[in-house]
Amino acid sequence: MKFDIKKVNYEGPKSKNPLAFKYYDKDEVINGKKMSEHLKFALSYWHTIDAENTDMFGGPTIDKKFGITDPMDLYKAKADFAFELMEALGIEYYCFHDADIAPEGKTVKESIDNFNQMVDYLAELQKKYGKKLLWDTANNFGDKRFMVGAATSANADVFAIAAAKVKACIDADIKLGGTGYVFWGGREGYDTLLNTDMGLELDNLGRFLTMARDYARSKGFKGDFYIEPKPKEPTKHQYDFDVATCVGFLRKYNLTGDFKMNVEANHATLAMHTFQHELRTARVNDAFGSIDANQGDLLLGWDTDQFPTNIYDTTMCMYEVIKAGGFTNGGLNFDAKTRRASNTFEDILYAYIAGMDSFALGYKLADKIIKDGRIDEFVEGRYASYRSGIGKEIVEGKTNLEKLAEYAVNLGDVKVESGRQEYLESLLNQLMFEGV
Ligand code: XLS
Ligand code: NI
Ligand code: NI
Repeated sequence: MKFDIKKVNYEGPKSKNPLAFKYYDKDEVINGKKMSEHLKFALSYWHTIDAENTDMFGGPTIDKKFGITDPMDLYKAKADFAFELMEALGIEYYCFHDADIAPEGKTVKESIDNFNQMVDYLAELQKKYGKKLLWDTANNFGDKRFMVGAATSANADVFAIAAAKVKACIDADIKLGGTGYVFWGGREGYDTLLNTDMGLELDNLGRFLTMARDYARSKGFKGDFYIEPKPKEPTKHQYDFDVATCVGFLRKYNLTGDFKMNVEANHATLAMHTFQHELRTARVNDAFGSIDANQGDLLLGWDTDQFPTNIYDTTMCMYEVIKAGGFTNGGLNFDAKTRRASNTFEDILYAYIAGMDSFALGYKLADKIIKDGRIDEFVEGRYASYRSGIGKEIVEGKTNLEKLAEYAVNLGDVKVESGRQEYLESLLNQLMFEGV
């Protein structure tokens, strides 16, 4: 099926064309790499191709069925639409759940058969358009079977069904050349401890991830596995609460190295952290992997999955990404949807343009902040006492509590330097808005 979506081009910051990029020029080379390589944008199938702006109080406000009723034909048309859209926007990657790309069958087997047929179709489209799979994942939360979890379900048959779906997704990932596999523990958590064996559930989750890793590696998968932390919603408490919790979990079950983090901006704020905090925590634990690019509304307490437009956030995000050495297997997946009242196909284009331009600006500003060097120098200077004398001994492990106590008793008044927060915040503004 042909959709004839008009190509969105880069026209520069002065352009008044709403359907043009103002900041994202995919071929612009900065630091020896194209912007498209720095940012590695991905389209999220579930929000962009399937979701129809429903909410808890009302049905669709946009129709993405294109008048097609046969289920397989419908999903093929959706795939055609996805690739034409990526082409129009100049997006190279996409991400999906098994349930996003193919119709559900009456049995597990029928669903997996439908899924495999569609994977073959996607492989053809990838070749035709030169697009790549960033990651895929199993939707092990939507069906009623998963009402109390998948790998952490109280029912072992559900654990097995979840495994079958993950296996099919790993096979698809390998077939499609994906470089990542995501685990978002939709219902891996609890609503009340009164009915929950937390120890068994966590051990089972560890067992499940270990089996998935071992299977994928045995089939030659070289990409990264990602855990996508989220503190709550749909369950009251999710085991993958935030990056720090996940890192602790991975260490306990010996999964570090293979598993990294897929950090989502809106999940960070739900966990009462900034997006940058989650990225920094991943980075300092060698667990930075990929990003679900969106933003929440701080006045609403759920995962609103809005397209990211907050430039402070995209800037500090890209600052962390650059400091982590850039993306390797990961990228920026727009796990974001248009608002319910944005009910036209054109709104999808506006949404991606807004998100992509915001990250292009974020990259450029982060690069500028790093090259300017004043913020990094300030931080370095702040810890100077750890580079000589007693501080150096602490860092190098050459002292102990007794020696420190001997040293400390002879100290007089110790002057602690100002943290200079307001100066740094105004320096950040100056770097961001210079020339206005
Ligand atoms: C939900 C999650 C989900 C994952 C993939 O909140 O963000 O969309 O990214 O399962
Ligand atoms: Ni997500
Ligand atoms: Ni989310």
